[in-house]
Amino acid sequence: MKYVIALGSNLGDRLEILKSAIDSIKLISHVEEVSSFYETDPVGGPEQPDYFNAVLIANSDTEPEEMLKNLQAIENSAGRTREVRWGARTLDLDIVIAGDLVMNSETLTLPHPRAHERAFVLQPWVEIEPDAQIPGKGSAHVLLESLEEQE
Ligand code: A4P
Ligand code: MG
Repeated sequence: MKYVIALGSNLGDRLEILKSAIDSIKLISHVEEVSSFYETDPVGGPEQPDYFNAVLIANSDTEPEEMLKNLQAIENSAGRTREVRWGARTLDLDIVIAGDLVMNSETLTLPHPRAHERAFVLQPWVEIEPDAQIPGKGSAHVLLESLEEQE
């Protein structure tokens, strides 16, 4: 199964945290492409520091719910705490898509419910996969252009 994973950090040594998260993800999947790191203004939530964001593409036989648990363990080992929704965090790992799967369980929504409206996900993704598609939402680069027009 093809996974697109979005990474974000806005606390601590942000770039080191992202690099070490990528190393950890390499231990649980075959990472095929990693985007550049993008420094981005925070979207939503309380006032908080700027983020570094990145996206990677990986292949794994692991089922999505199990993949989410593995990613949460990597978040926890980076010292992630959860006090405020959308608040500052050392590490956030979101599953953007898992193949063309569309699902909504208590713990996992695929595609990620907000990825299609977030430039900090779409821009790094399009860098490594120019014709990226979000099931049910369309082309990532068209979505990104329409976000840029709204600004
Ligand atoms: N969950 C459901 N679907 C998924 C999925 N596809 N991938 C559940 C990952 N998790 C998923 O996530 C809350 C719950 O979402 C999880 O327990 C999981 O079961 P969380 O990581 O604990 O909390 P969160 O990240 O604060 O919530 P959420 O709703 O995932 O936040 P977002 O939407 O990811 O937004 N601005 C910039 N510039 N860059 C950022 O990276 N990130 C956020 C977080 C806000 N603003 C940002 C950035
Ligand atoms: Mg999250």
